[in-house]
Parts: sequence; C-alpha cells; structure tokens
Amino acid sequence: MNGATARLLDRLHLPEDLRTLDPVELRQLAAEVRAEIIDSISCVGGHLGPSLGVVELTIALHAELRSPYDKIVWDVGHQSYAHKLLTGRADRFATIRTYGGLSGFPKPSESEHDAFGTGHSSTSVSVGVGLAEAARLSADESDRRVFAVIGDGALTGGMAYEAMNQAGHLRTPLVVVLNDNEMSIKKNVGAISSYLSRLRTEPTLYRWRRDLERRVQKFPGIGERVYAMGEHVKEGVKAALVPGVLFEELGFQYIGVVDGHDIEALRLDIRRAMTLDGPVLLHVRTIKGKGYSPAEKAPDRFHGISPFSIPTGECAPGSGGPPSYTEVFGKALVALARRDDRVVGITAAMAAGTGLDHLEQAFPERFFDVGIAEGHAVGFAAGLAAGGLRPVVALYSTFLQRAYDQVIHDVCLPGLPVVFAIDRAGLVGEDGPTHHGAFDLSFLRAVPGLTILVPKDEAELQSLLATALSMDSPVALRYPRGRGLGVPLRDHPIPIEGPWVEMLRTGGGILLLGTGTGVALALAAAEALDAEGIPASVANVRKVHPLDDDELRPLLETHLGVVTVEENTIVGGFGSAVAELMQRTGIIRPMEFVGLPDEFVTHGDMRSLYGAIGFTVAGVQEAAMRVLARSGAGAA
Ligand SMILES: Cc1ncc(C[n+]2csc(CCOP(=O)(O)OP(=O)(O)O)c2C)c(N)n1
Repeated sequence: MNGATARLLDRLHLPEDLRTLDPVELRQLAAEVRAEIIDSISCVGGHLGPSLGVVELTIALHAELRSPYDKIVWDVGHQSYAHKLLTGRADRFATIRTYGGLSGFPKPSESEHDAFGTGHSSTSVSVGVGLAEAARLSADESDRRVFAVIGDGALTGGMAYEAMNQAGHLRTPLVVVLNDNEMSIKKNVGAISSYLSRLRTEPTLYRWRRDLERRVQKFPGIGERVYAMGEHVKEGVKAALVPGVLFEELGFQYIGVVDGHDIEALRLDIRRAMTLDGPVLLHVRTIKGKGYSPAEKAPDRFHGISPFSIPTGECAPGSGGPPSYTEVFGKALVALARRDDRVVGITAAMAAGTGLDHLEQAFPERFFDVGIAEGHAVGFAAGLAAGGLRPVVALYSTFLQRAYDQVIHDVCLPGLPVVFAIDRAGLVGEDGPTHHGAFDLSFLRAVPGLTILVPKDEAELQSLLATALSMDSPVALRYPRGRGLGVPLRDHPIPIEGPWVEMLRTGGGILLLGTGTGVALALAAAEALDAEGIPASVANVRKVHPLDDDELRPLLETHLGVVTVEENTIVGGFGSAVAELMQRTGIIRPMEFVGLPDEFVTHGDMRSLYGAIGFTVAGVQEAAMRVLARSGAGAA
C-alpha cells in the first residue's frame, strides 16, 4: 500500500497529529479505529462492545489533551482499545491479550500514555483525584489536566462516591467523564442507573438551565439581585431544573448530556469542562458496540466475546465437552434452592459470569444483583443470614478481594452461615494479572471460623456446595475457570461429610498432596514418576481450612517427603497450611510447594502461562525429584 492510500492510523504520528485533522478526517480515523478493533478482536476475542462505544470519545479526548503529560484514567480499562490504537500501538494491536502481546487493559509498563493500570471497576475517580492533587502540589505540573473516564456500571461501585465526596470537598481540578451506555455487562441496575436514565431522557433541561442562568444574569439589576439573594434561590432553581443535581450536590459542575458519537460536540464540551474551576462531571451518552450491528443488538454477549465471525457475529462452535464449573455451580444451586427455600443468591453485576442467572430464571425473587458492589454484596449477605436466610454470594476470586473486611467483620466474626461461591479461582488467562484468582486461599485461610472447600472436579463441586449449604457457619467454595473434567454429575447433589482427605493413589515414596486443579496435575505427575520407577501417592485435600490433622498426619508420617500442588500463590496458601501442620505436629519431612509464584502472573493463553510458571506435570515431577533427593532415598 502506498503512502497516499495508507490508513491515517498508520500514517499519522499519534496522538499529537489528531489536533491537525479536520472533522472529516477525524471521522475517517474513527472508522479505521473501529475496523481495526473489530478485525483484531474477531481473531483473539476481548472486550469488543465497551471499546467500540468510546471510539469518538477517545479521539476527542486525545485531540484536546496532551497525553502523556495530561492524564486519562480509564475505569476498568476494558474500553481502552481505541486509546491503545491512538497512542502508538496500532502495529501490535493484533497481539492484544495474547501471551507476550499487548495487555487488554491499560498498563503503564506498556506505554507512557497508560496513566494508570486498571482492571477492577470504580477506581478511576480515586486515582484521578490523587493524580490531580499531586499535580496541584507540584510547582512544575500545576497545569496538568486529569480526566477519569468511568462507565455507568462502574458508577454503581461505592469507591467512586467516596472519591467524588473528597473531590467536591477539595475542589479538585478533575474532569470525570461519565460514559453512560445504560449497560453494565448486562442492563445496568439500581437507583443511580434509573436516575441517569432520567437525565438521558431529559437532556433539554440542561440547555434550559444554562439559558436561564445566562438570561437571568443579563436582566439589569435583577440578575445580580437574584444571585445576591443567595444560594437558596439558586438551589430552588437547581432542584427544579438541573438534571445533574446529584453531582452538583457532591460539589461537581455538571455538563451533559453530550452525544458521545459526535466528535465536534465532545471536543467543545471537553474544552468547556477544562475552563471550569473545581471538579466537573461530563455526562456522555454512548451506544455500547457502536458501529458493529451484532454488538449493538446484543451488547451483553459482545461485552467480552471469544473469537467470532465478522459477517454473522457468531462465535466458532465450541469443541463440545464437559460443562463449565460455572454452569455446574449454577444448576446445582437451583437444585439445592428447590430443597431449601432459605437459599438465596447474590451477584455483583456478574449473573451470567457466575452462573447465578440459572437461579435468576428459576427463582427471580430469591436472586439479587447489587451492581458492582462486592463489599456491599457481602455485607448484604450478612444481613440476610442474620435474618434467617442462607445466602450464597457468587463472586470471582479477584473481585472478592474487594470484600475482605466484610468477610471478616460482617460474616466470620459473627459466624453467619454465608456461602462464598468463588469462581475463577486460579489463573484466568487472557485477562491477566488484574483478574487472576491467585490469592483467595491465602487471604481466606487466615480467617478464623471460615471453612474452605475446594473440589477436584465438577461432581465434587456439586457435593461440596451441598455440604456448604448444610453447615451452620461461613463456608468458602473455590473452583476454577473453564470446563470440568467430564465426570458424571448428579441431578440431586449430596453433601460430603468426610473424609476430607481423599486417597486417590497409594504408591508409597513421595506424597503428592493436591487441592482443586492441583489434584489432576498431581495424578498425572504420579503416573509419570511411576513410569520412571519412582513411587508416589496422591491425595485430594478438599477441605483446606481448617486442615484435618488426624487425616493428614498418618499420611505424612508414612511417606519420605511431600509435594503440595495448588493453583493459588504459594505464599500463605495450601502448601503453607501443610507446612504449618507439620510444624505443629512435629513431623519433619522434605517438602516442596508447586503453585503460583510470588509475583504477578502476566496475561495469555493458559497453556503458555502454566508452562512459564512451571504449573505442569514436569514441574510437579521435578519438585518430587528434589524432595526425593533431600530425603536421602534419591541417591540410593
Ligand atoms: C470490582 C469489579 N467487579 C466486577 C468487574 C467485572 N466487570 C468488568 S466491566 C463490568 C461492567 C462495567 O460497566 P460500565 O462501567 O458501564 O462499562 P461498559 O462496559 O458498559 O462500557 C463489570 C461488572 C470488574 N472489572 N471489577
């Protein structure tokens, strides 16, 4: 392709050159960005709808701001694909979310234009307040502009309000761009969402108010007097006419509602926002999936999508195979809810992702979506349990991190019977370090009175969910992303009452203790060791907290050494629990931990990630050989 026909995206020096383009060229660039996002994501999968919705907004922001000097903080960051394309990463964009390729989220180590790393929701305003206050305190950078771009879904998260509360108080020079597409992953929920919807449907009120203010001020004598009459007149007018009164009461000046697909209109309002003192909320209306009709028609399916055909929007047919852990959980919960009408389910904006949509369909009145509010979800569950119900809070491991205090203070300290159904425990692949469920065993194991159950396969997930719901105390149940192992399932889950350590292979020599996905790996490693003439036993530890000393002690005492295998950080995880048990009971044996390393694991396909960190059959085998060597038997 020669220079004349090459895409603007490849020809320009971005983002700087954006300022030199006329409106027609800017629209052409938007079309190119959109086409590139659709092309690449159709091959690798990713957050298509959110990113297509903010193409014009991203262009307008970069045309008006001087990134990287000015800072744009993307909330969640799943909508940052256009930003990546416009900040020097177009040539590598096709590698997004692949091992060694671009991250699917903003990542400062990837580009100086990624002002802050994100992945979890509702953090952008806090970070923005911090960046803006830091700039204000610095003599050289006091003219820095800070913009936080947050979705209406992310605005259901409490942290955003804590930040606005502070920004309003400090009069922080920050612009919060509210990217309102009426969607979280699916339709947004809650009172704030209804409020925003009223603002969207009455946009003319904003213009009326601006006109009214200007006109009143112009009346000779009267205007000044009206304003001199004090705030209460303004307040009265505001309450009656101001659409953004909620934000104004928090100390923000409100601009909106702006058409988020009109670059010129956006640029005007961005400029206007920058002329105002103190915090500003710029309310932008966008369409999720804009410009790709399958995504506009099914924005929830295209929120995060696997590779798909561009003409039809259909994903490649799956290879079939066993159901996912998520689906098994969702259906088992419905079966158990039928038997016990105290069972209710809570999700934080992830009904389909957690499988709780099955409960929503079967028992809509026993299903609660609290929005992106994990801390509240757990506090709410505590209240429900105190009120006599059996709440099951279904969260991804990584998002449960948000609710740690509520787990300790509101549920475990009073010993309430809440079940934490923890999906995506372990590595999650392409979403990477912000989303890996690497820490839950470590942080939950420290909490007194919390039973932690970990199934080795999907049938055990069914049984352990029944176990959890039969207990009168808090229980955490952790299981991985992806498909089960293909074992037979029951229509009616039956609780397991023990043993908690299940002997799967008795070989003598080295003891491989697995939990969760670590069990299958331990079994495969035992086979491989056996082929080399090295005996190994394998046990499945399905209750990680508290560990059963009486069941584990005899096993440890009758083997030469032990290897623990877990898909959790080895720091403070299952292996540590076994080491503590050995210390407590006076057992001295050589020991190795196989698990996630003490570092943040990058993004990419699971096979590459497991290989890179040694969470493989070979990794377990090598650990077993080291234990054997240290036991003294290896040299014999
Ligand atoms: C703390 C936390 N909980 C849940 C999620 C999962 N999640 C990612 S995007 C999203 C919806 C965000 O909606 P919105 O902010 O409106 O952005 P949109 O996708 O509509 O552009 C959710 C629930 C998350 N990233 N972080």
